[in-house]
Amino acid sequence: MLALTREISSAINRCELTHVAREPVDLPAARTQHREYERALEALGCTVRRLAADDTMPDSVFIEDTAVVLAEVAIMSRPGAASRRHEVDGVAAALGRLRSLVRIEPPGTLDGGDVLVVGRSIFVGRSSRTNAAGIEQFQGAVAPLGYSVRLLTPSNCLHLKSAATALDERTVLVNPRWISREYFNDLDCLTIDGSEPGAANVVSVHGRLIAAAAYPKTCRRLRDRGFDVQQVDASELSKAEGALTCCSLLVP
Ligand code: CIR
Repeated sequence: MLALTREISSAINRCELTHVAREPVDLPAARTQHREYERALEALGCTVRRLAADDTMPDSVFIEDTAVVLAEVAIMSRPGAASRRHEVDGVAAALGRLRSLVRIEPPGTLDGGDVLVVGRSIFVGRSSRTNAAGIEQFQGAVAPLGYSVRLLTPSNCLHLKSAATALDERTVLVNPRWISREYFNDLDCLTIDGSEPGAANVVSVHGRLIAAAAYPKTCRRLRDRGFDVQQVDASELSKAEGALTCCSLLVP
């Protein structure tokens, strides 16, 4: 599995924020944590390729938002935050060698963080970043490939994947306060510990997980259910409203 990551911009302190108050990000500490995250991906068998960034793209590290990579195609997003739109070209250049590309065009907007792929089902969150036109274009690209697309509306969080992520091809981890678990009735559904609202965002590489160290109770639940979980400290990037899946694009 290839994992594309992207350098943390030296302008990270000008990042977009939606639901959290601005607090300074310690750039050297954030870069150290980011390298640990990359090492955790390597420990799960990923080959990590880190793309460069510059100070015109404060949110570059959150590479997940720029694309949705499927086995057949990569859909290049059009991020809902205008400041993030030019992040897409560098990622398209890297993915264009690996997949055919489809682009979300204006007036559509779509952030990769709003797209949750679970096997052949794709859940798309309508959020402040992802609009109806973006969702329609996305559906038009993937439905002919045999994916079923379901529309969801998360609340109180930035992206759908702040509220729910996939643990494997039939199991999701959900914060039921931010997204109704009813949407996932066809799947196995685990819930986070209620005292850890950000804990639903975990990275899964073939069912082996990377979770944030800030959420020990949810990690215990996952281990009790038999999942192998590595914990990483993601506290600096959480000040930029980023979680774990946002920091990589997995390319099977
Ligand atoms: C933003 O607001 O766009 C960034 N500061 C955080 C993006 C996090 N991405 C994600 O959850 N997929």
